[in-house]
Amino acid sequence: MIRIVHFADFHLGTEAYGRMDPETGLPSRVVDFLAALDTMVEYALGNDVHLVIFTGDAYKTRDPNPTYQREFNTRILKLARAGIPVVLVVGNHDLAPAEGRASTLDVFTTFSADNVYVGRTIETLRIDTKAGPVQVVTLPWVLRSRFLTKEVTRGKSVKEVDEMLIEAILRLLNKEKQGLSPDAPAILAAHASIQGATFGSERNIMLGHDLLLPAGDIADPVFDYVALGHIHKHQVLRETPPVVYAGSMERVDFGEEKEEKGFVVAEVEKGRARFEFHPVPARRMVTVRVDVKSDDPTQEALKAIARAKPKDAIIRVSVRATEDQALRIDQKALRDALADAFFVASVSIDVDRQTRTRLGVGALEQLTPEQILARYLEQKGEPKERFELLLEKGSEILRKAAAGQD
Ligand SMILES: [Mn+2]
Repeated sequence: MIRIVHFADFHLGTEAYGRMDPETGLPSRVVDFLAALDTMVEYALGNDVHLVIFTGDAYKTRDPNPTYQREFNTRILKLARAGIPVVLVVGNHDLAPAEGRASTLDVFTTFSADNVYVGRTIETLRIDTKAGPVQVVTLPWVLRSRFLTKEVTRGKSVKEVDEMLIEAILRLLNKEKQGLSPDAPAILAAHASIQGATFGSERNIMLGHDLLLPAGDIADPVFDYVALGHIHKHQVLRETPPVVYAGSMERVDFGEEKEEKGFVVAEVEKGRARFEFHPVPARRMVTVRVDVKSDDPTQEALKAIARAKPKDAIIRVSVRATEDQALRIDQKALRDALADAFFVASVSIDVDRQTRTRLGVGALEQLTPEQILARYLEQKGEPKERFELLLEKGSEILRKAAAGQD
C-alpha cells in the first residue's frame, strides 16, 4: 500500500485581505498560506507518507517573486530530501504563456532536483517509493495553442475547437493508459475541469470558458486514484476509483468562505484505494449581512457581528437599512466591535434600494467591486429588471476576474 498526500491550488502570493507581517516581512496572508503548507509537510514527514502529489497552481501569478519561490521550493525540497518523491503538475497559473518560456515549476527540472517530478506534459512517471513502484500519469493544464494550430482552428466555433482539443487530449491520455503496467498502482494527476464538478458556492461553471473533460475518461478503472486540481472546492466526484479534487488549502476570496480547506491522504494499492480529507486551520472568512428590522440598527448589527465571531477572521459587514435607520447607525461602535478581526474587508451601509439612494460609508476602496457596480448602475438609472440582470452578470464576471480565471 502506498500512502499519498494530495494537495492542490496553493496560489501562494495571494495578498488580499491582509497587511505586512512585521515579523517575517511577508504579507500576512502569505504567512497564512505557508502555515497551511507547513501543516501538510509536517503531516507527510510524520506519518510515513510515500508520495506527495500536487495537482497544480502553486502561485497566484505566473511570475511569482523570488521570496515566494524560495518559500514554496524550500518546502518541496524538504519533502524530497526526506525521501518522499513529489509530483508537481503544472496548472494554468504555473504555465508560461509562451512556448519556450519556463513554467514556475521548471526550476526543479533545471536543477535536476532528486525526487521532484514536474508534470508539464501528458506522460507517465514511474516512481520508486519506499512502499514500492507507482505509476503517475500527469495531465497538466492544456493550452489550446500547444495542441491546435491556427490553420486547424480557422473558421471553427468555440465549441468545435473545444471538441477537437478534448479529442486530442483523450487520444494522448489513452496512449498513456494503454502503456500502464498491471503490476503497480496507477494514479492520474490532473489540473482540469471535469464534467459534473461543482464550483464554489458563488461560482458558476457556465460563465467560465473552461474546457470540460468527460468524467468517464477520467474515472477510468485503469487508475486506482485520480488526483485533481483546479477547482478550489474540495469534492469527490466518484468513489471507485476515487476521483477527488483536494481543493485549495487557504481561502483565496469570499467565494470560498463556507468551504472546508485541507489536503487528502490516500492509501492506494492495485485495485483499491481508501482516502480521507484532512482539514487545515485555514483563515476564516465571514460575511455578515444585516437587514435592519428594529429601530435600534446599531444593536442589531452588533449582535450579528458578535455571532460571526470576528476574532482572527477576515470579515465584511453589509448593513441594509432605510435612510432613517442608516443615519442612526453608530459606525464607530461597529468598527470597535471588529477590533480583534484579522482584517476588515469592508463595512457598508446600504440604504434600501427603493429610496433610490445609497449611503456609502468610507472611501470607495472599502466597497466591494459589486457594490461599486451597483452604485454605477443606479446612477445610470437602469430600470429595475435590467439593473438586477446587469448586477448579477457583472458580479459573476467580477468574481471570475478576482479569482484569476481558476
Ligand atoms: Mn487552476
